[in-house]
Amino acid sequence: MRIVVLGAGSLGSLLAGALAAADADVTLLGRDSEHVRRVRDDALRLTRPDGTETRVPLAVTTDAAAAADADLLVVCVKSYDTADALAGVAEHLGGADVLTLQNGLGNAETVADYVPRERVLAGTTTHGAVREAPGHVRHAGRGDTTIGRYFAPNDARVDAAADALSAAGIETTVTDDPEVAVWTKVLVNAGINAATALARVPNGALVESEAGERVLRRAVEEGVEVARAEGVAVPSDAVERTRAVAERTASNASSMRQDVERGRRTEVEALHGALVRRGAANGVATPVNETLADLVRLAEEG
Ligand code: NAD
Ligand code: KPL
Repeated sequence: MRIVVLGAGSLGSLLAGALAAADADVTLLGRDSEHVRRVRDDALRLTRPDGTETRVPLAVTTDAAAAADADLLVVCVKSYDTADALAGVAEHLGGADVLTLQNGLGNAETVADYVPRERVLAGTTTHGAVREAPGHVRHAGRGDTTIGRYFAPNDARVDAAADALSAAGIETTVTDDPEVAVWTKVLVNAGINAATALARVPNGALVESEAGERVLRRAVEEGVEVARAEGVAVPSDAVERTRAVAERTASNASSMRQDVERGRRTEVEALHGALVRRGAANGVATPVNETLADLVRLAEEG
């Protein structure tokens, strides 16, 4: 299976590096950057969760034509770049399946604006990846990965994609309902991301104070109502699951907190913002997510 990973950031570099280290046929497709040049001219420096380091020779390119003979394109750009990234690569794709492992709502639908719906796969991963420096990515924590065809039944090609990722140490299971997986992760992000970004606290702070507990619970409960209004059967213990993630990642700075602190654009529109918009469309009030989203927007503008 020939795999092209689109987006040479933290997650894309980790996945492409893990696949290359396992001798998979993989190419990392990124924008021109010092990171891409370092990987191309030298190798990817990959720090494993146990601290060991390897240098992984990895095919990397900025030429979208590299996707022409791919069997699988894995989308690893931020949710606000999905449309641009797909627009840049779509004309080159042959019959490849396209898998989004991005956080947030709407990515699979955006991918489907550029490739036939039956070729769209979506899923989630709870692996942690951090790009430490140009040419260097750190696998910050192991996790689970779940994928499935988003608008069509699964088939042997989905199993093959999961097998390829699993063989690279990204243990992947196939689900018949990737929409539930995506929503369940969005609820976790709704409970943790904006609150930690705005209060500038690590994830664990949300389960160590009553104020944190309240914000987490209310944001997730609103999200559950929106999911149900959309007919998505998210788990009834979504709050407990989010608390468990906050405990497990207690010392982590959420991605949104990192983005706000570094003055970068956040994925708020695909997370809290999307919940608010979908809530409004379904007559579900989402005042907590609306306020969190507005505060994050203010922080971004500032
Ligand atoms: P990132 O910002 O580190 O990387 C995104 C990369 O995409 C950047 O290098 C950017 O240059 C590139 N890009 C943007 N537009 C492009 C285009 N048109 N063509 C080619 N490349 C383009 O982000 P990340 O942390 O890797 O996250 C990517 C997605 O994965 C997000 O939705 C995130 O929420 C999700 N995710 C990340 C992690 C993680 O641990 N980093 C874990 C799970 C899910
Ligand atoms: O996905 C995350 C993020 O930071 O975006 C969590 C699960 C909250 C871990 O930090």
